[in-house]
Amino acid sequence: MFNLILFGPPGSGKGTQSERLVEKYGGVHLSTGNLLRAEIAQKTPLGLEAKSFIDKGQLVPDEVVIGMVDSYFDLHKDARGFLFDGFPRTVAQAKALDRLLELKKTAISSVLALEVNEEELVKRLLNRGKTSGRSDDTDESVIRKRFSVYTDETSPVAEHYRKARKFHPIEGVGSVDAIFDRLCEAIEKQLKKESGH
Ligand code: B4P
Repeated sequence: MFNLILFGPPGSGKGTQSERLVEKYGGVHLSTGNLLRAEIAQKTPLGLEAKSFIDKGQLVPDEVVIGMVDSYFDLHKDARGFLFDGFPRTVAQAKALDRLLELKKTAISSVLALEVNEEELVKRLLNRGKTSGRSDDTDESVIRKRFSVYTDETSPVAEHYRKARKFHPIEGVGSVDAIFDRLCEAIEKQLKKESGH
């Protein structure tokens, strides 16, 4: 079972690249951002709670996100592997993910971290905001808030996986195709390592 995490700040291209990676390598794409937006669209109690945090550029509470991921696992019991996109975003989420995967007798193979500078990220998100209708992409102060939350709460997750020797930085600036090639190269390397070649 090959489980991959695509890591990086808001707007670094996790969603963009995840779709291509799942198309090429298979596995189940688990984007907590997409799951939360689906709950919001359906106006579920979980969605209504999540919206109040997302609109302000804050993270949705850990217990809500972890419960949602746990239910998603139950729906995909036969998955051959997962591509985690936008999850884990806190150290508590990373530890919960370790435990959930352990129950499935598996683990994270690799964490690929897209590195993009803040000015480029703001540009991309404001640009997406023009067409996406996403409340968290239209206001620059909310976008800046998301970056400060990333620095304070999400970047320590990198250390969690660095200690486990699973963390691999990837240059995230350039064309979507060029970045996809870099990610594929890192994945091929890991697959070779896991198959013992
Ligand atoms: P997410 O949905 O995960 O969104 P994201 O971080 O904004 O975007 P991503 O990195 O996927 O960027 P994308 O490919 O779309 O989270 C949204 C919110 O949900 C969070 O702020 C939080 O409140 C909540 N949430 C989600 N998960 C959570 C969790 N685990 N715990 C708590 N809260 C959680 O790319 C962005 C733009 O750049 C697109 O317009 C794209 O076209 C463009 N782009 C992509 N690659 C490019 C490239 N190479 N060059 C130029 N533009 C590019």
